[in-house]
Amino acid sequence: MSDERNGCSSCNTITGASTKDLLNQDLAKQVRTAYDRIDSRGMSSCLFGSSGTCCKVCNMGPCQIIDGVDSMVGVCGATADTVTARNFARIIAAGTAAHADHAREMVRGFIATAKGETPHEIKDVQKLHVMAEVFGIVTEGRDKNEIALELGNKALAEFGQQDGLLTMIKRAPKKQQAIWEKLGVEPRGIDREVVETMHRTHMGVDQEYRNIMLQSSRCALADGWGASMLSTELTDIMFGTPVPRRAIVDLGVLKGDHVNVTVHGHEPLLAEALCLAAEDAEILALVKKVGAKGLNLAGVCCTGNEILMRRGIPVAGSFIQQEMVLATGAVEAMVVDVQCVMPSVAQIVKGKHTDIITTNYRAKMPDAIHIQFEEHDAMGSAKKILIKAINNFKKRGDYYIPVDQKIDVVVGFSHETINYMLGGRFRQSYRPLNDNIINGRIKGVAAMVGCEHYKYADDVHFKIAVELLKNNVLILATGCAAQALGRRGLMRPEAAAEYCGAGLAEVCETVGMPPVLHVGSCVDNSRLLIALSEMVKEGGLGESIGDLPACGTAPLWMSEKAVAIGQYFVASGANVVFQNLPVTGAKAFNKYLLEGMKEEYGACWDYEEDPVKLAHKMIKAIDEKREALGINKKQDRVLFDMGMRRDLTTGHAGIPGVGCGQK
Ligand code: NFS
Repeated sequence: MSDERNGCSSCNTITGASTKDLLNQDLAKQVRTAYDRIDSRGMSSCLFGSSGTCCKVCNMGPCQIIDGVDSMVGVCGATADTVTARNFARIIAAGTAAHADHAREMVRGFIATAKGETPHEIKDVQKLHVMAEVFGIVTEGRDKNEIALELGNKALAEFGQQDGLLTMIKRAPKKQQAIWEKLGVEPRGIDREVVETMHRTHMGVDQEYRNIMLQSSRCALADGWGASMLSTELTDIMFGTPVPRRAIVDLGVLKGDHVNVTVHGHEPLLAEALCLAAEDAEILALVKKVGAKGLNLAGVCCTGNEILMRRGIPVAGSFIQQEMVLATGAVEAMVVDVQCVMPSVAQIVKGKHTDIITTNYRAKMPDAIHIQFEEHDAMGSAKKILIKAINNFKKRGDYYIPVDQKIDVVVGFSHETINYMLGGRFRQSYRPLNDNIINGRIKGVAAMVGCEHYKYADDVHFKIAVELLKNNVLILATGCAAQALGRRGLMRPEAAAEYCGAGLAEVCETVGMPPVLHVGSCVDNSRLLIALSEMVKEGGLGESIGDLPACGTAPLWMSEKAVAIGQYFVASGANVVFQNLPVTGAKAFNKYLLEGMKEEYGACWDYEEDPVKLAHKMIKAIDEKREALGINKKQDRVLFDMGMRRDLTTGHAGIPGVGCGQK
């Protein structure tokens, strides 16, 4: 390991001032992180693997395929197109499975809550009624828990459903639904689509790339319009739909004189229970007894996003920062559940006072301790975890917190919030957004979602975002991408004046919103599907999501979940550009993803490594949609006069401290 981190060859990929600062401290120099491991591996990725042409679905191989070379097909005769499409489909199935299992746990927790078996309650009754209507549940004269129980049971049935259609696909624009029906890709049941994708990509089953991708779309749609949407909506009903709030992010949110407990993973049932237990008198007394000033809960990854959005709990780090959070030496316990938890975290804290506490029977780790989270004894489990952490406080040795490295963000932009931010609380509507797109102040909408990783140079998310904002593209962000943009100051309302083109700046400044809206965790990408559907419903921007000037990206994708998300966006009509995709080794399949899908779904995949060029591919895709809608003419810039400003803000519920009070 290099002594001076700025001198190591991988350090040009280190993202963020806080990480650089920390890794150059003596105490962090001996910690081996992913930056060191990527450096010390000393080899680049396998070409076959990264271009999608390594086949290991049977034991005659593994076979490395070279497209167009007769002697380099699989032993079974599989071509590059078949192999690459199968591999791609399996990535989508795995991503969907992760979201589905997460969603199932949330639905089970929701049912337990409706039965009064958890410390939680049905908080958002308005949303409960909206969802009851979607599922055809009678609400009149019924208690909220009774409605919730029926909703929970119907939601749970969607996982094992064998025939028919998932209920929430009818929330999509009619034209979108007609496209799915014509293609035969409407999802029937969540688990069924994952199983069928795995079966069809088993050795010797589906061998035609287009047919494989039809099932992949079906599977991904079962994620976006099924599992992820169920998770988002039921979680909102249980824990509250996010509204705008101020918060802070980055490593500097840790506190030297507090017991620091970080919550890492994905399912907010555990995190919410920890938030409740942190206020318990017994816990507070124990904190005092060990000499700490308080208990500081901070989030990591998507669990972080969940409690950031709903409670304003600070986020210490994203995926790429999880090791740094521990390298500070200031964390008493990192509590993890499922997904995106690096196996290295338990090694980083070896010999230190920090406990890594696994809490889900699905996800155990060598050298971690396990305290099973029992949803029926959520408070008991949460208190047991916190007591373990608090008792570590006195054992803390040297630590370093980059205290200046924290930044203000405004978060909490659910699709309901976007509705009233722009439309006003008393006449919620997407009309002003649509009008501003039509009149050209806003060129279009970009979704920046997904992960971060270590392969490419620093600041990819920021570079893409700056280019989009300059070109008047409003950004909706989720997942670790959202955290990366928050850390770079793009979730402050002031960022509008600093980074946006004149039109977008004017709209953001008028309503007091940042130009990058934090929409939530990765399952909350389903909020984007609803927001896009609402824009279509509002009128003036075509009849389907495929007509909208909108485009998505998960540039630094790491997890299979990001590909599942990309596929459900494409299948829902939104173009998607990643930095890379493991499909380049198969010419015909590659062409189908990049061009053929457009004819079927109205949108397609694309990839581009350079962040600025990637942003321009997105802008081009948005411009093409504007052209097709006939709204791409140059318009005279009209400055908002007072009357127009009043019109846009009447009844506006605003951001606390930014606008005029909260919802
Ligand atoms: Ni999404 Fe969240 Fe982050 Fe990527 Fe992982 S935490 S679910 S997969 S790395 S955004």
